[in-house]
Amino acid sequence: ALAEAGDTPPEEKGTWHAGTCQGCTSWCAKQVYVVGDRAVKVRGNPHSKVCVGASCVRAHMALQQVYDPDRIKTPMKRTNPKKGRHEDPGFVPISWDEALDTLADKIMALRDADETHKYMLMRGRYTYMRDILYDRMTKIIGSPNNISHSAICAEAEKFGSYYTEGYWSYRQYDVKKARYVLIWGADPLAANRQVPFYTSVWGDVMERARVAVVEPRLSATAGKADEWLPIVPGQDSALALAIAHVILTRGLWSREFVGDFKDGSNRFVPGQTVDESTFDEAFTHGVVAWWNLEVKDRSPAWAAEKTGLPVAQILRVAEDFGKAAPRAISWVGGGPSMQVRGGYGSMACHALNGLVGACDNEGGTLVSNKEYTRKFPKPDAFMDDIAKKGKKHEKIDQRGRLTFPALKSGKPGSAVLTNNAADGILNEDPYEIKVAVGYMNNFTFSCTQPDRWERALAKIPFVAHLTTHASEFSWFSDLLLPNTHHLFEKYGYVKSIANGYRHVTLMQPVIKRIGDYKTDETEVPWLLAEKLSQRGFDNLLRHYKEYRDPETGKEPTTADEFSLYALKYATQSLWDPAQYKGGDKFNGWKEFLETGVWNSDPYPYRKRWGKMKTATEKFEFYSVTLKNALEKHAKKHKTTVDEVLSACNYEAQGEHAFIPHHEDPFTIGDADTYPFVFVDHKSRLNREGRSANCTWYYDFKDLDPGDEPWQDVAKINPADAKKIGIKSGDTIRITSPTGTIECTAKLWEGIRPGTVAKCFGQGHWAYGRVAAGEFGKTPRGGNNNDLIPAEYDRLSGSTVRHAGTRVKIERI
Ligand code: MGD
Ligand code: SF4
Repeated sequence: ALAEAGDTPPEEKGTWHAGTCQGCTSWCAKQVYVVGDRAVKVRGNPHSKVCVGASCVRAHMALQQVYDPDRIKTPMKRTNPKKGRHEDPGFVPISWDEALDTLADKIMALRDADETHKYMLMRGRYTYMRDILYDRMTKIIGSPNNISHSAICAEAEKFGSYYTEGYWSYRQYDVKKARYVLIWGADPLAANRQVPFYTSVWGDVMERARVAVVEPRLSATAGKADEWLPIVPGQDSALALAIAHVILTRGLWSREFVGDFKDGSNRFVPGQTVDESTFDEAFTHGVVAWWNLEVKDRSPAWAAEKTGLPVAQILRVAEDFGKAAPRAISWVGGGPSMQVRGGYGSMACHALNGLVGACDNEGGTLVSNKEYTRKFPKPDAFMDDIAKKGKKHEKIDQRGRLTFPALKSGKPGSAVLTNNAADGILNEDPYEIKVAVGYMNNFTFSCTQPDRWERALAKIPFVAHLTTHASEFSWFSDLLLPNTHHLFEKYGYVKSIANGYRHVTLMQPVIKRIGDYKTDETEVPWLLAEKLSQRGFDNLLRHYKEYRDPETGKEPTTADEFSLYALKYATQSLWDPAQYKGGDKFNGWKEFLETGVWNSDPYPYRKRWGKMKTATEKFEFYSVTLKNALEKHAKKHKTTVDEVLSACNYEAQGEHAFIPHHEDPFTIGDADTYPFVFVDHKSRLNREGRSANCTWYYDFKDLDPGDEPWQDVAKINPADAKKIGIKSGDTIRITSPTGTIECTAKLWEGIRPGTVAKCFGQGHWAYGRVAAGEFGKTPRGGNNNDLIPAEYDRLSGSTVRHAGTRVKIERI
């Protein structure tokens, strides 16, 4: 179908060029049709085995983004020294020379004062060229403070798979071979990774498999599913444990993966403890311990009370899921994970993949295929004494403190706490930040309780923003550096997985830049390195000169050469036949650039069975890996694991800390004052936070079930609306314990009574003339983040978006 769409180019004389879309973390291989100097159409790249040539609806809005008249076209500096929401920054255009001179002077002042740790780099969306700016530059300047946006994305999703099967990343799902797909708080037809692939095969999936969706709102995927389970927000672990209970008591677990009782008779009887020595476990660890500690008491009747779902539905879903083993997928999204106690929710939902043997198996849940890109040269030899000393300071996000275990990949204090950096800056704890650079991020909008970011940025003496638009973050900046658009204007690469493959897909400049744009991760750091070198600090430039062109051995001499050579350097093993390691084979750089995408070898099923990267090398229902990590963190703070968990708002004590278990949701606001639980969700049209100034976003907003074109609606169940006297179209005020927004009411049956759902994305007061009500003054609609308190799943460092707050609704 795609080939057909592409077969009718709008103009004879145009040409297709390979590129990559980063409208969301799917990172799809695309092709761009260019006529003259202009891009006029975008389609899926048929060479990708991950995207299978397909596209999603929001991909097309990239065209509106790149030619948006509100883009910043030249560097700008602030002329109003006062910073605040109601202070016009008074930006005036300047040259790149002046802009980079200013930034270089600020960095040199930190180096001269031996306080390079007061430099901070904030990263939003990125390509894999990121380390040039994010890692190498920050280290060589001498700061520990490279803060990514990962913890406001979906890190808690990774917690479940890491502490059961030793894999800290997003999974791919073998839907083409599955017989049951059970989806938790994810919407693959709209937002959850590899939308083009999943939408293109979903019709076949529905014919072969049953699909059940667990979510308080009727999502795009739920609307097409066999079962919709409109759960009470935050009770996912109760449902997952009841499903585990049914699977074990009815004998539906995978004998091949989990093992069996020595005498073959099933001793998993509700409420009864089992003797561990009677069970021979195969590729898993602790199934009987998990049963004894938790699962034996988690009956469907118990879960029905917690989840608000009928017993019959819980039983039906559990049995059908179990009977489909091992081709039964438990698909864990942000819904059950990005909650205060979401680390355990994520583990509980993911553990089902272990029980049915779907993990690493055909028709199940898979990890990443191997790929062969190369890391950039090491920075160590270019870090002088000032840099080494600066780098040793504690990070500004306070990760690793008692209340922030941030246990990425088993290491305490290793996960980023994006949103808490605002508090670190505001309280100068551990110290003040003096110079900050942000790129492709908008934390003053995208983080919960964003007013903290407004105050934090206003406090930093010098902020530079590398951006395409004057967003809410830009409003508090001193310098705006206009950036290239990823799909059409820059070199880079990203990696992604689906359909049993991994691809590495390239970005390349294919159109004429109509503004004075430069690329955030390559050209800007090179030009800045030149400025620093002119000031007597040439370490960064000398380091970047190591990124030689693999074809000619030439070192880069300009920003343009640097961005091209760095890309060729990182991807050499994919295109250089002399370095071939696997997957697609190319004759050289030119062919790779034209094709635009490299595909891995197909997925090697069951290779990880018995070799998982956990402490026991098995799939852990009793997580020795988590026990080790928590004990390490407790020891560092001279306390116990129990103390750590209560300081971090979890209920678990004793052995429960190490197993997937149930905890009631931790939701801010009392039910009398705030009767509704707030449900935040993503849009089919959100290019993360970057489509807000596209008119198509508003024209087609009703592609999101329940939403309305050109409106920002809160979806309320008609039964609830009747009680509070609200009709569709009413202007309403929604208030939580941390903020208030105004928007429009929409009565809709697709939302669980007692909850109110609103799509994330609107409520901008900057960004552009379409995005804002009145640019710099009033928002269009309301930003959900104003309502959601800045809370965390502290074990993973993730920001909380779900089951996080209660709200009240008033008509105005
Ligand atoms: P964006 O909001 O996408 O990124 O949050 P952030 O990482 O903060 O903003 C990117 C900003 O970069 C834009 O506002 C613009 O200023 C600039 N920009 C746009 N295009 C480009 C470009 O091509 N190059 C450069 N250099 N700059 C550009 C995203 C984050 O938001 C994510 S990933 C998720 S998953 C979360 N989703 C989410 C949600 O679902 N609900 C709620 N309530 N909050 C959320 N916040 C999170
Ligand atoms: Fe892929 Fe996301 Fe771009 Fe759609 S918006 S084409 S799913 S990267």
